[in-house]
Amino acid sequence: PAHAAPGGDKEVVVHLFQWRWESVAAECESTLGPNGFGAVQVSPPQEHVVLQGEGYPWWQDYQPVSYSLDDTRRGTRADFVDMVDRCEDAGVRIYVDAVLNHMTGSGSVDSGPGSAGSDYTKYDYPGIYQSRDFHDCRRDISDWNDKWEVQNCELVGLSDLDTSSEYVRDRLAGYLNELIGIGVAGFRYDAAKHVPLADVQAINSRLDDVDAAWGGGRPYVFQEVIGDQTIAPGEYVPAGDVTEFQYHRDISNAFKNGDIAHLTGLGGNLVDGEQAVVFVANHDTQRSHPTLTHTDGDRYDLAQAFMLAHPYGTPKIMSSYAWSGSNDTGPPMGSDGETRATDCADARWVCEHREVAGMVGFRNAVDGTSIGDVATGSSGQLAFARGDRGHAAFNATGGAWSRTFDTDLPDGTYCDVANGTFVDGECDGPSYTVSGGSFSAQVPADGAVALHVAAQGEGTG
Ligand code: LAG
Ligand code: CA
Repeated sequence: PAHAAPGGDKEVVVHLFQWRWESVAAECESTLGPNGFGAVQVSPPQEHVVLQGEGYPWWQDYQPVSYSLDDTRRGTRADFVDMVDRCEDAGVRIYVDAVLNHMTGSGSVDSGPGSAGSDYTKYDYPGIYQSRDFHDCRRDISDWNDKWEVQNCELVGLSDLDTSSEYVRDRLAGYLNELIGIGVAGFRYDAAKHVPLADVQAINSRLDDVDAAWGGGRPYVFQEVIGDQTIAPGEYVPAGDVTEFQYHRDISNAFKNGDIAHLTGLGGNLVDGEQAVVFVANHDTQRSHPTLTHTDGDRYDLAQAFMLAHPYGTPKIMSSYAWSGSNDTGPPMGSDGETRATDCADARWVCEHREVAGMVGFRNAVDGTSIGDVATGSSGQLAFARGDRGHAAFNATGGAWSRTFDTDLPDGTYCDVANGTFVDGECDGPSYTVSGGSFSAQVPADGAVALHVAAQGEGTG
C-alpha cells in the first residue's frame, strides 16, 4: 500500500490531549502498555506561541513558531525523547499531531518570543520562513465552496504556508524526519484538507522509514479531513488514512438518543474502514459540537466501548481535561502557563480512556473476525458476536437488560472486560460462564458486557 497500516495487531489510539511528556510516559508504563493500547496521539510538540493575555489557551499549540522541540508547555526535548523511549519499551507507539498548513495568527502577542525563545512576527520566522514562503491570499477563507480558497487562503487568520514550494516541503519533512529519528511512528496531519493532496503526497515522499523497533516501514499517517460539500474525506485516502467525521456524528447521535439497535451495519457514505480513523468525540467536537462527551458520563463511555467492539475503522479514544466557562480554557497549569503533570485522581483530568481500558484487549483479541450473531431488545439495546473470539452487549437505556445470549464462544469462564480490566491473567471485573453455546447476563443500565477468548478466568469484581 501507499502508506502504512496502524500499529500491527494493536491498532487502538488514545489521544492524551495536552498531557505533559513525562505524564504520557508514565501512562504508557502503568496503563497503556499493560492493556494493549497501540499508540498515543500527543499534542503538537513544536515551539508555539505563548498567549499570556488570553490565559494560555490550549490552542497555542496550533500556532507553530519554529520546529524546535526544546520547550513547549509540556516539557523539554529531553522529556519528549524519554517519553518516546519509555512508551516504546511499553510497546506503545507515539503519533505526533503535526501542524503543516500554517504558522501563527494574531492574538494577545503578535510577535515573539515563542515558547522556546524564538523571535517571530506573522509571515516572518527567522531562519525558517520568510514572507515569500506563504501563500499570497492573505485573508481569511470566506467561501468554503471554493476549494482554491480553502487551500490557499488563511484558516482563522493563520499564516498559510505555500506547500507547493520545494523549500517549504523540505522544511516540513525535515521536522517530521527529526521526529521519526527519535522513534515517532506516525502522524496526525492537522488541517490536512487545507493542504492540496499533491502537497501532502510530496511531503510524504520525503519521509524516512520508522525505527526498526516498529518494523522499519513507512510511518503511519492519518489526516484530519473534515469532509464537506467541497472536499470529501475520500479524496485524501491516497495520502494516508482519514478521520471519519460522519462516523463521529452518527455514533454520538445514536448513543445520545438511545437508538443503537441498528448500528451493526453503520450507515452509508463512510470511507472504507481500512482507511478510516473513528472517534466518538475529539478535542474540537467536544467544544464546538458537544453531542456526546465526557460530561455525559456512562452513556459516553458506552459509545467508546461500542466503537472498540465494532470492526469498522481504526478507533481513537479521547482523553480529556475538564473545563468550565470558555472553550479556550487551557489544561491545569501553573501561573506561567506550564501544563501540570496529569493526575487521574484529580477531577480536573477526566482520563476517560481508563474507563474503557479493558475493551482494548477485546479489540485486539477479535482482530480479523466479523460480526456474527446479533441480538436486540429495545431500540437502545444491541449485542453481537465477533466470530468465536468475542461477544459484547450494549445497553443504552436507563434499566438493566437481562437475557440469555447465543454465542460461538467456547465453554468457559470469561472476564467481563466492559466492567474491569484483564492484565497479567488477573480480572478485576465480574465474570460470566459460557456453557453449551450461551451465556446469561444482566447488562447494566447505560452499560455493557464484553467477553473474549484472551481474557478467561474468574473475576474479583
Ligand atoms: C485543527 N484542525 O484542522 C485543529 O484540530 C484545531 O483545534 C485548530 O484550531 C485548527 N485546526 C488550526 O490548527 C485551534 C482552535 C482555534 C485557534 C487555532 C489556532 O480551535 O480557535 O484559533 O487553534 O491557535 C485562534 C483563535 C482565532 C484566531 C486564531 C489565529 O481562536 O480566533 O483567529 O487563533 O490568531
Ligand atoms: Ca493551506
